[in-house]
Amino acid sequence: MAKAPKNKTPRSPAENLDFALHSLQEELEKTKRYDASEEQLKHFYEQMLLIRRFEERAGQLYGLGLIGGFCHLYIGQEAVAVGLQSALTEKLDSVITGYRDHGHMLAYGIDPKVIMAELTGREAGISKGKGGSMHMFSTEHKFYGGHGIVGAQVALGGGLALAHQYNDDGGLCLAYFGDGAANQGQVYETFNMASLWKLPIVFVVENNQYAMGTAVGRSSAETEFYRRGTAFRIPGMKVNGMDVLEVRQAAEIAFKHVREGRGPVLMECETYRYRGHSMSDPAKYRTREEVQDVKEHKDPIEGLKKILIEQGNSEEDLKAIDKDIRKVVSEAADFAENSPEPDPSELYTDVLVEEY
Ligand SMILES: Cc1ncc(C[n+]2csc(CCOP(=O)(O)OP(=O)(O)O)c2C)c(N)n1
Ligand SMILES: [Mg+2]
Repeated sequence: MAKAPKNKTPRSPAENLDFALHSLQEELEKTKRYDASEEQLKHFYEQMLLIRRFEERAGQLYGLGLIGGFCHLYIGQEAVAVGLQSALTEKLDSVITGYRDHGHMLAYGIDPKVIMAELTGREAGISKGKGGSMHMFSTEHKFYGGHGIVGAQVALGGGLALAHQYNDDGGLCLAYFGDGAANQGQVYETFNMASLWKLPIVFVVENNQYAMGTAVGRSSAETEFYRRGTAFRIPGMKVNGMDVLEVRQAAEIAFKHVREGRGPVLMECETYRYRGHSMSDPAKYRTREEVQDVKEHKDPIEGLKKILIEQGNSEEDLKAIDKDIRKVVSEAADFAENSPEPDPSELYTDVLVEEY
């Protein structure tokens, strides 16, 4: 792997490209995993468990007909959003993602009640019940959606990063997209401009191994997604997205690079989606054994549980956390079920900007 040159000899174009590709990856490999305090470890555990239990409940509510339309669950991918978003500066940095967005909102500390109310199409929902699963939004938290058009959030994220740079507010944009979305043309148009203008943006590919039903190897000529920024001189990082501490460590390195004004970073988080693409997908394109193997050997929550136990926490302590979280999720579901639906007049609000 290429090293940054020690002397001042100018790099050849090939060395330049190699350097652009590998400098941050090397740093990730050289430094230790993120050294979290016990309190932080527990917080990561709670957040990941909250996402898991919330999503399980959302799946049940969908089955009962209480959630309509599309619904994409984040089960299996929890460590990505929790690790990355824990390193953001709250209310300064912005986040944008695709339709698999509930977990990102929860990782951002947004109230589970308003997320569940949105899923069930209620007035109290974060988008007043009009957005549903795919279109959640909170300008207060600088969370810019929730987008159903695959890859569109990447270009919008470029715009958010440009706003950070233009306003000189010191913030950065975290733009998530999937391995399938990584083949969209607008992603590369955004890479070009983001690199040219040194925009403060971290592009994160959540490589969960499948798009709507197609395995990455069947749809992508280059499956090492972290290399896809090379042509634009964007350094890439390949991260174990099932390990919240490695994700957090990678976030520290990437965010520092971006905040220093050195332009974008492309981070690939290798992860896995336990459920089908959406609720209507029985996921027949993969074997049960494959899913079981990931659950048994790579699960992000079980992995962190092991660390917490090694540090002296008992099974009972961790069960108590789970119990509290189940209660939070039940309260969110009750709140959602008992909230009124929006008034039909809501159909005409937030459609046009009427006043600037
Ligand atoms: C522009 C566009 N093309 C196609 C679709 C249909 N579609 C929805 S999700 C999806 C697959 C995306 O897969 P990936 O980016 O890997 O994300 P994941 O669902 O795995 O999180 C497709 C093709 C769409 N919503 N928008
Ligand atoms: Mg995918």
